[in-house]
Amino acid sequence: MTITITAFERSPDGGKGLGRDTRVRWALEEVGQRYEVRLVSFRAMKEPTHLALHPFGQIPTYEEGDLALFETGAIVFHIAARHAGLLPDDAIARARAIAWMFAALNTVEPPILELVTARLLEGDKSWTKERMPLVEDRVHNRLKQLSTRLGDADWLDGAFSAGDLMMASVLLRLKASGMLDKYRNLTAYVARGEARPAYKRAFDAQLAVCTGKPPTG
Ligand code: GTB
Repeated sequence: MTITITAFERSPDGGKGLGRDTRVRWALEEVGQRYEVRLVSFRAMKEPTHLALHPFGQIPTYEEGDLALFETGAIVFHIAARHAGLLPDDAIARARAIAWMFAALNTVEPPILELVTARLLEGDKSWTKERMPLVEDRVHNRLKQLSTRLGDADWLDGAFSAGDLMMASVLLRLKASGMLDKYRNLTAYVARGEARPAYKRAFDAQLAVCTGKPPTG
């Protein structure tokens, strides 16, 4: 059955792979599933056809036969549950890998999003200078905790899983800020994620949307 996802027609990041469609592309590449992409403009995202797929008028969405999904976490979980390669077979190890997916989205990403909002949307407010150290501290607090847990391991809990895919994707949002540099094991962790052939294919595919040139790999 054909899988179709949606992505930005014109990504505001200019192809840095920060749009959440990259997470879905990465998951599909890890499990070896082909997919098609429907590009949507900001205007089309808020129109009834797209709102029927995504109640909040965002990307990514996922369509496969009768199934239409929104929310990156739900989409990646669906892919991981349906195909081998992203979740362990053992039920207990599987539950732990799923916990890392939730931790990435519910515990680590929120302070990072707060930082992105504070920098991009609130940078001109009179209170920003005073607030920023608090926002940055919250991010560092989570990074410190995550760094301690990861230690010298390659991945968060045994073999690479959907939990790592989601955590590395979340951390990638911090790459340009330099905030990860303090945590050598997290920097190496993200680099290991980026070095995976499946990530590279996903990254190249989203970049090709911006450059108009087909991926080379
Ligand atoms: N909780 C949802 C999910 O995980 O799927 C959040 C989806 C979401 O935030 N989608 C964004 C969107 O559609 C794109 S990915 N935004 C348009 C809108 O809300 O109208 C988030 C994103 C956007 C831009 C950058 N960037 O430019 O760097 C990075 C990430």
